[in-house]
Amino acid sequence: MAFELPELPFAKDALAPHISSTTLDFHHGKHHNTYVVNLNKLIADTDLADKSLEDIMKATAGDASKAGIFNNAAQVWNHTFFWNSLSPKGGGAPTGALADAINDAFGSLDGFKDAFKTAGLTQFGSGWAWLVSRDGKLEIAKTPNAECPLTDGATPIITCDVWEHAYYLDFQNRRPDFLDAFLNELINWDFASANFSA
Ligand code: MN3
Repeated sequence: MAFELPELPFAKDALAPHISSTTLDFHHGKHHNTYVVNLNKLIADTDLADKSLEDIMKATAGDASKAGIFNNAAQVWNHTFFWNSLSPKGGGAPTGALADAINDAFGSLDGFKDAFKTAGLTQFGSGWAWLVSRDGKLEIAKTPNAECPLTDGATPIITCDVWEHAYYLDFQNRRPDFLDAFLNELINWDFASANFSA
């Protein structure tokens, strides 16, 4: 059973002008799809072929001889999680238990935004900024390349892709402006709340 590229959870032009349909043509249609195609080739006829994406990631994380499989599997997972972290009706403020936990961990919503933005800006080169839950407490994380907090025992709550391919067509080199658009206009707090309660 091969993995398939998931549909975007919004219309391709729904995030403009922050993320254009041209960016999504490449980022979803080319980059994400390539990870799916490569993963299927790499696991075909192996004992990983019938495993879930999460199990493949956990089985290959940290194993240099399986880096190709891990990188493609994690990038499939990370991108699907990223699309769900975005919403045309995003931005605003979290509510309920997640809002309380953010205030506890970061002092305020602005405190969270500052910490998340710093993580995204200080991830040198390609990678990801995350809000995660570990032992019931919220933390900010950043990971290089394909790495995912899931294989480090944390529960991902929300993520932003800070690879240049995520923003270069819309923001050129202005990663800070892309992170501001993510945090203020696109972040899907309903998805974050669902992950936090799960
Ligand atoms: Mn990407």
